[in-house]
Amino acid sequence: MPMSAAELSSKFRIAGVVEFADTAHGLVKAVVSRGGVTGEVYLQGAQVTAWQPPGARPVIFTSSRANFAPGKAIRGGVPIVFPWFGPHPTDPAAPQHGFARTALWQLDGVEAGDSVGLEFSLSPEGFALTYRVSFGAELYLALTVRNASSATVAFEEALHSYFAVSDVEHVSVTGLEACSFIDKTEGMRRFPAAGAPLSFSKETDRVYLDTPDRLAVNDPSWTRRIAIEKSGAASTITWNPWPEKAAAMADLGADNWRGMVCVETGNVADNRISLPPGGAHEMTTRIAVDAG
Ligand code: TA6
Repeated sequence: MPMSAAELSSKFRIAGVVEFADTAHGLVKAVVSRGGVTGEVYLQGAQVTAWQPPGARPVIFTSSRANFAPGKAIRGGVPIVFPWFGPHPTDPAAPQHGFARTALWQLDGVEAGDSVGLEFSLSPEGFALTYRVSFGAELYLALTVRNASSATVAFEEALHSYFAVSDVEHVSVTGLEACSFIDKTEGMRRFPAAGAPLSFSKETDRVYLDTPDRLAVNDPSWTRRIAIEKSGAASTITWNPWPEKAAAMADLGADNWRGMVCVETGNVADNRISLPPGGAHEMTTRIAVDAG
């Protein structure tokens, strides 16, 4: 049985710092507030849907049309993609991006210091996953996957972060200049490194391979830079659907796409992870904002 907000409160509430709420359509979320930092994370998918450091605009984009309903993927925030990225390799009936983002995760602990940390777990067959979220001046996310089966397993994973931007046509992503990529809008064709920052002027859906650990989303119109520092994650995925595809997505719509860009931390395609029995792998991302 999923725990209600009241049950979670009696175990984990820190008054005024970590509060729990039942939402209109049957989901439960933790709402965090500490020293001017605010954040939200849903038990479903352990999905962060908001983070705002003191005095800053929201950094995480969540669609105003998102579906907050049991078993439905929430559009925006930081969905956890696991154990496959995109469509399942062989089973067209299996959910896109795996089952972790719509599964109900267990909350195992909450702690508050300068930042507020929440620890979640999920134990699908053959795996043991833990996910640590820390809301502070930085947003820190760490996903650990342990192979709990008796055979070697391979999987893909991503922290599918949606960032709030002034206008996707005015931002650039730096750090990917030397990386080759797979272009999903060109039938998965592979392209060599572009040698220049990535800017957005059409539908963009790319898997960059073997990427460096420091990237940035530069947003001069809002005079800010979103700095992304990752570890244990070789891939970076960049996505914006552009108006036509956005309009066809009921939970995004024709009016929301300009204000978002996905720059995702992951291990997908050639960078998928293979783990021996008992083996574990950790992937982290640290997100900060500065004046650019
Ligand atoms: O990460 C990019 C991507 O895989 C795109 O291909 C795109 O369609 C997007 O994720 C959103 O997927 P979703 O299943 O959440 O609609």
